[in-house]
Amino acid sequence: MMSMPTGFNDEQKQFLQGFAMGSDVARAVKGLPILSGSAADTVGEIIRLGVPTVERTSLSGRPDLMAQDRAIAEGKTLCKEELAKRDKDPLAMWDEIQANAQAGVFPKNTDMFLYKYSGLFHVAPAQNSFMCRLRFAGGVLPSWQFRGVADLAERLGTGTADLTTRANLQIRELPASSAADVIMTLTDLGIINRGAGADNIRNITAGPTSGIDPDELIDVLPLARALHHEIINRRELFGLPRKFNIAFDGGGRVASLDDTNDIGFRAVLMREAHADDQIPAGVYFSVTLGGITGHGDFARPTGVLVRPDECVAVARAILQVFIEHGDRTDRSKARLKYLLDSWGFERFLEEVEKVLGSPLRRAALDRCERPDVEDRWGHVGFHPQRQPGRFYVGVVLPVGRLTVAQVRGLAEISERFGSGTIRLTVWQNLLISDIAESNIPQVREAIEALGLESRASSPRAGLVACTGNRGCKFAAADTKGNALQLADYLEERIDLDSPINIHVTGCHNSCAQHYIGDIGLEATKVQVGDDLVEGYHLCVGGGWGAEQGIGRRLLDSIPFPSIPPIIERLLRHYLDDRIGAEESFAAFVRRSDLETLRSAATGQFQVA
Ligand code: SRM
Ligand code: SF4
Repeated sequence: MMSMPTGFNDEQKQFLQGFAMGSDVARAVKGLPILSGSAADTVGEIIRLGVPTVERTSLSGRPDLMAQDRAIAEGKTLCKEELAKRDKDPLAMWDEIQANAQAGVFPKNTDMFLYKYSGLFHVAPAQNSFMCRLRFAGGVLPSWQFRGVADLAERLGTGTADLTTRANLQIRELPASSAADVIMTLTDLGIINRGAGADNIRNITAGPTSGIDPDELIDVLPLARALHHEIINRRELFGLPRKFNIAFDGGGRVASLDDTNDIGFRAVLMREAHADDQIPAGVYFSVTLGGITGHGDFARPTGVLVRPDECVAVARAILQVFIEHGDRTDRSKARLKYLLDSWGFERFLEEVEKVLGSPLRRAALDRCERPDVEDRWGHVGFHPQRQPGRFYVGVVLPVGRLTVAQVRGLAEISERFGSGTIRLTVWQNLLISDIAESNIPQVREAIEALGLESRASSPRAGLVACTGNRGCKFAAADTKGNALQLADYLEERIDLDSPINIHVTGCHNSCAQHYIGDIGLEATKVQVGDDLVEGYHLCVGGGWGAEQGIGRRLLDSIPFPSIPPIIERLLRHYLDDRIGAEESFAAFVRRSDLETLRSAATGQFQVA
């Protein structure tokens, strides 16, 4: 056993002992010789270099490995994903990716997980092919990248591109032989999708009207961009124990759903300074933490305010604490929420302050203003921008799927009539900005010529659906197909004068965030006679932002054919009984008791 060097406090000595033991245990597990001596040398090296806080410094530059060492030293068993990452650096697989592509083979076992660091998901058995997930800071991309994605999808995939619930794009049905080609082509296009899947910080999202919004407090796109590059350029930020979501909301008209993220940066305005704490007036971000609606939690306010120029450093410090202390043994408890639940916010924030080396700025949130300007249809249809005479249009993309012809058509519209900027939204649609008012009729016509629309009142405009069983092995139903059938059914029968969001998700993972929809559908298999058919649990009254709330379960295990008439009845009940047009669907169902809603919804209900 190593001899303990001097100059360390008890906690540090204990850690160093654990560090050496942990390395030994790891080596023993892999059948390698025990090397306590070398660990002692490492510690000696740390002392010689005068590194101040050993726990926060890894000579290998891999704090994730140190966190694993510590878990092992504490007698814990790493989960299989942690062992896979320990065994092979997921960011150093280029040789393997090329060789496998040349041989036309897909990755096997835990390599399937490691490939997701390169954005490549082998989605068998749903499809024996790769899905490739991209990433775009704040969901914004130039039209030439959009075209490039279409070319790639056409050359190697199925000729479609999907918009995701993180303002992102995915292309699918890519053969095993295409893996290296896909990565090279994306890199040529300037699209760096490293860390798009697995235990990484996912696409950084931002309000899609940032920079063009007439009401926003601050344009957050530069911050999303800065954080995006911070992440893809720092090896240690690929060392998380689990996936992680970060969103910026600048206080504009279209939500970024910041309150569903692990970290939400939510712009607020402090109008005047208070003498007692010397916090100057200005725009700050209220930091919220631990959102994960699939587990029933929104991000909660911490009482911390950061200046715009502090966001990146604070995000890094939060991530560092999570990397060091997140759970590496149990995947179901490895998200940030569970560290916060176990420590409480105060202890977590103290650790963040230690990393930062200075206290965080705290202030009661009621001293800050947050003008409520959200427009629930703001991501659909034509809207004036902050720039005089300019408009943006939100195009409805039914369940987010586009053909390459539509992608090229939209790219062309953005170049001919706008600034060549495409803004993807978390609502699985996109905005084209900077259109002159006089060109609105032509743009509307061009969108319709592509078989798309920009009409806000359509139920289609409020649909969000995850990949579903055509592409995802977890899905209990064809979510996208069912959502489209639902839209066809409703559009023939009902006119909506206020926005209704229907979120259709294929399993409990909640990728389409069914708990925050006005109406949320979660797929399940339903027994009908001798058959297991596609069906859904239905919840109502979810919301975000000012209307934040987790939807309440209204009905269980309904076969899909019965879902459209149930939703039609629910919507009619709302239109008939609401207190005026200004009462939202969420407000209406929240003040209604579930029994009344259930009988309204199932009035004519018969199992199909
Ligand atoms: Fe998701 C796993 C699709 C947003 C929660 N998600 C998956 C996988 C990768 C299934 C798998 O592990 O093989 C799905 C790939 C299907 C495919 O082939 O297309 C998948 N998730 C999606 C997308 C494409 C849904 C969509 O149609 O838009 C979204 C991609 C976003 C992106 O571009 O990065 C997507 N997933 C989300 C969201 C929403 C968000 O992140 O803002 C969530 C809920 C929020 C959250 O967890 O905080 C989400 N996905 C999950 C989970 C559950 C995570 C958890 O801790 O509970 C899984 C399973 C897992 O990670 O183990 C998962
Ligand atoms: Fe797949 Fe489930 Fe996510 Fe839908 S919610 S994409 S079924 S993991």
